[in-house]
Amino acid sequence: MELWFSESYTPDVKLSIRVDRQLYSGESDLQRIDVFESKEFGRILVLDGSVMLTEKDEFIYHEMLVHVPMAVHPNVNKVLVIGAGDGGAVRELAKYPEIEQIDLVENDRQVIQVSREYLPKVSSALEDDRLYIFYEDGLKFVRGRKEEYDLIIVDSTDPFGPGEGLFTKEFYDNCYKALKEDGIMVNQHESPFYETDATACMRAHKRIVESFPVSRVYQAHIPTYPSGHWLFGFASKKYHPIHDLDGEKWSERGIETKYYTPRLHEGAFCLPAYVEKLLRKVEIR
Ligand code: AG3
Repeated sequence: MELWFSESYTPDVKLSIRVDRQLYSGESDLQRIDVFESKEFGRILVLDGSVMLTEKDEFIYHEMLVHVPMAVHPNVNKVLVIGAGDGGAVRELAKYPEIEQIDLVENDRQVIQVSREYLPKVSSALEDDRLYIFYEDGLKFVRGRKEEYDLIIVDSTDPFGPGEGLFTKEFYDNCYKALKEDGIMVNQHESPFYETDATACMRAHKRIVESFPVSRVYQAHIPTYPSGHWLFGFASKKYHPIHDLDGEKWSERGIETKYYTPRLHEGAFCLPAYVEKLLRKVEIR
């Protein structure tokens, strides 16, 4: 018997992965949560039918989300991570000794429980002493916070369903306020390829451009996300993602990575012409 997991990207396109077995399936108050075991990608975490991560390629996403801002900001002490109950972003942040506090805001307690139990390679740092977990809605959490964080990482689901609030103008404005005067916000920015995703991507970029003085987009190749071509947003009050990159300082730390390098960092901000065009359309204020 063959068992396949499929995620539909459009009514005419889907990605299918053959799985050995289903390790977990449950319904929280917010969403359906599934974990599969597969030969090619290892364990796979799926929320409401969308792949959140696989053990084989999650390093690309989590390294790009964390090391890009960390190689730019000269001194990150306090970080806010929104979403990301799987712990992947926290695992990368935990590699920096200068980080004193990480606040993780996850609206679904069950995602954290499931990740702890079934995804130990991803969730290991959820036990870090510097980590404080808040089971709250990210949108509400940032309301009223003022100049508290050096870095905010928005590791949301897609902008449909429980993650929707994390793509609003109100949310980005509040993230701006919650950041210190030289703070950086990085967010998962969807894919530019299929039409629905591209529209979400443009909408998010427009709102971020309106909220932050510096707003650039960078890319990575993530095989198990729609189209495999994924974008991230880099928004900041002061630092430029390339002019303020200190690649030498970053390399001297000796942090081990499988995808990120300071050279790749620079290249990641060079986008394909059609993506530049999409973004430019909404950049005109
Ligand atoms: N964050 C969400 C990525 C979106 C993937 N979308 C999709 N498969 N349709 C991933 C969380 C990992 N920490």
